[in-house]
Amino acid sequence: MATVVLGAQWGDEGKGKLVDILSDTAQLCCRAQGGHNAGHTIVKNGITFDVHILPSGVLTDGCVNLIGTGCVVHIPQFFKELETIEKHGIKTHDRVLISDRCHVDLDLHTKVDGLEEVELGKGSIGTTGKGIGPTYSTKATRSGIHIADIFNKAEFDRKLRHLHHGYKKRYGDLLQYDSEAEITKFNDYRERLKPFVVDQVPLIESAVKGNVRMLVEGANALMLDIDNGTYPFVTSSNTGLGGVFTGLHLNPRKIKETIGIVKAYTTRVGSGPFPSEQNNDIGEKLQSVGREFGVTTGRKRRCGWLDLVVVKFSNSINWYDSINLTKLDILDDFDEVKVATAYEHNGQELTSFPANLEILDNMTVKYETLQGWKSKTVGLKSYEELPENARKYIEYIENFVGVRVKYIGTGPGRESMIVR
Ligand code: 2SA
Ligand code: GDP
Ligand code: MG
Repeated sequence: MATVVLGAQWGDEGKGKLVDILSDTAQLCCRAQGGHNAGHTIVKNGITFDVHILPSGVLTDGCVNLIGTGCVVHIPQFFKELETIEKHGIKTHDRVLISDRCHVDLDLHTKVDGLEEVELGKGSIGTTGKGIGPTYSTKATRSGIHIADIFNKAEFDRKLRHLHHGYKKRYGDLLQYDSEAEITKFNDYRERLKPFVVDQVPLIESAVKGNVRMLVEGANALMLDIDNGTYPFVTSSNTGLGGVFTGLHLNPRKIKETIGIVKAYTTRVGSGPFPSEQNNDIGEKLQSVGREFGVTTGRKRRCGWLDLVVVKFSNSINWYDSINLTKLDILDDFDEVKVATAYEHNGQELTSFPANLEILDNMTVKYETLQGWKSKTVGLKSYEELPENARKYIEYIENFVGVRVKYIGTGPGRESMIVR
């Protein structure tokens, strides 16, 4: 049976923390999509770990971790993360696997990511610059490189040179990249990588048939989904429930629970629509109290009130069985807290989150104001201990979205979690 953890907003809701907690009872923890653009923070025994391409179950002894077929993998980053974790005395031997069908995110893709952003100028996406878009692009145009290709040197070298040749035609001297240097690096990775690489199909099939306790860790979040997010200001994978099936081919009847991670306010990093953004003191306060900086790039995150239109929209696509409301403690010192409850355009209320960017730019956001609780919730562990107004806030969210808030985060550490 599988538990699926998915981001319900624009990412950085705190997926890593819940995945780490749940990995205590999981045998297999999988990533299904994305690459090292993700930044998942885990605070364990007072130590802060950031993982990007490794699943967050990697910190838990006895939990095997799989980078699934739908992911794109930057090999140097993979080894770097393994090294960092092992330096902390955590043994990863035989606990980390990569599907041989993943696509390889090359240094070449990283360079092209930067050039594409420059080309877009003012309309740039604000990517993490990790080569994610170009790697998924070459996958879709059928010129990409599989992990399996790495083990056929002649084929790997040919494909990499071919890709370079194509990009060179497009970008000319703007592309400063040495394909032979990257080929040389892979001569070293080829042997080192072998023990990690698996055929995922029989692995998942036997895990499903054997009722292995599986945990799936979504990366990025629904509003960054290539199909359902604020396109083109999205990442290049399916970050919602759909991506779990293409990236991991689970049996859909074996999903025990899908948990939506919802931050108690909203953040977004990178460009694109953000209806409840607060470009004012409120936004600055959320940013500084919440320490909202990108885990991968260090960029300041944009901040605003909780947008329940967004959460409801993401629930319509991901079908959450429960919600983990995170970072409730960051709202402890607000006199009042607002939640966006509707959008209006040309005097009419919209029924859902609109696809049209022009509508998004020109609509009005309607808010409900709730009383703040003005007392510390940091580290609280039971629902009854929460101040009444904090409970009212949670119950308002539950009623609005129609999904039970089962977990409530009251601090970054894994122990700061209320389970109802
Ligand atoms: P990309 O690099 O092609 O995936 O960028 C496309 C958009 O997706 C956004 N994106 C993210 N948004 C939130 N968090 C992410 N991970 C890092 C973190 C981000 C960071 O945990 O903080 O460090 O800046 C993430 N990854 C991709 C990205 O901002 C673009 O809007
Ligand atoms: P992810 O990408 O969804 O895993 O989230 P990130 O790690 O990018 O960002 C979430 C940040 O919030 C991290 O710094 C976490 O340590 C922190 N965090 C998670 N849950 C809580 C919480 O309940 N309270 C507080 N104060 N911090 C939290
Ligand atoms: Mg993150």
